Amino acid sequence: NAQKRPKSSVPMAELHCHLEGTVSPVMAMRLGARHGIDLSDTIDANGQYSWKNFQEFLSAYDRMAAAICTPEDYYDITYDYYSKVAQSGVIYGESFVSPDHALQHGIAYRTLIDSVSAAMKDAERDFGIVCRIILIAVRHYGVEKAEKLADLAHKYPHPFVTGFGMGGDEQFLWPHDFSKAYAMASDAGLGLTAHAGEICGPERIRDTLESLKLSRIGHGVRAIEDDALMAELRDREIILEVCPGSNIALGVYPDLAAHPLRALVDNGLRVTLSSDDPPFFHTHMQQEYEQAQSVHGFKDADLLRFTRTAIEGAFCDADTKEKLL
Ligand code: ES4
Ligand code: ZN
Repeated sequence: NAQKRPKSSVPMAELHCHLEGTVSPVMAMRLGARHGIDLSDTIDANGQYSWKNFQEFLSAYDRMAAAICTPEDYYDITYDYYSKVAQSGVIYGESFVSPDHALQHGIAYRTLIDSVSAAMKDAERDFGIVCRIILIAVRHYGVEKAEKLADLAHKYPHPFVTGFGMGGDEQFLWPHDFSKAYAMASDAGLGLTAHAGEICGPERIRDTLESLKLSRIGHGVRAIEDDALMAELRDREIILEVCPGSNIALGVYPDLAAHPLRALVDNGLRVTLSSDDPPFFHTHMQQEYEQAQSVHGFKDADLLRFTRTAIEGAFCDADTKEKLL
């Protein structure tokens, strides 16, 4: 029910958020206690996730994700996140879900998808938010796992599984190594996105565009360094899943004032705003929208454009989009 939304704020839509990465340190400790998993090397004395660079972040992420052990845990973290952001004004959310992490606890693909989608349905019933799943392959887990994942999507179609993406170590292998996995995912009817141009520079974005037939790029912010690449992104109407707070936390830019969010928009690119791994990066959707306003001078109409662009680029079906727009 939409009336629970604060009226003054612009409705938000999030395309780039890692489900395991939404778990707060408090929730992670609770899950750790539930399953007898020690997270003292992952969460510091101040109750914050402890990591200093991208590699350490990925490994802290893996240790935290190891505390998400059961289908009920997946239900809980999904409902927890989407009920919370719905109340802050998010009307649509896509979540990267990593079946390879769940499989480490013996949770099968279909069980995982059933738990996450049940929580998404309940969040929609209770708070009006519409949510969908993007399967995510982890680059440094290798090509074979990515292809297996695409194959599972093919074998077991599910109305909430609408996209395929990859993250992890951006310098591991090449985008074209994953072209078969992406072709299989596309055959399965999934929308395609990939992290690129966050840690690596514009050349990796160009490679990704050439190798994979995707409609969105995760981050892509370093396209700002290459005018010809920006022209190509404009021509292909590629949507950028920009996560400023994440970029600052990972040291891609020293501060928000130095972030190219404004410049990307002024160059005519299709930009959306997301929180990526909110508690890891000390951010959340409302903060991203507010800071776009306070730091980059975007007006309410501009913020609404971010939301509309996100819904245009969303991987849900056309009827669902129409209701949101
Ligand atoms: C990521 Cl695989 C993955 N998970 C969470 N956050 C990420 N950032 C880049 N890759
Ligand atoms: Zn990400």
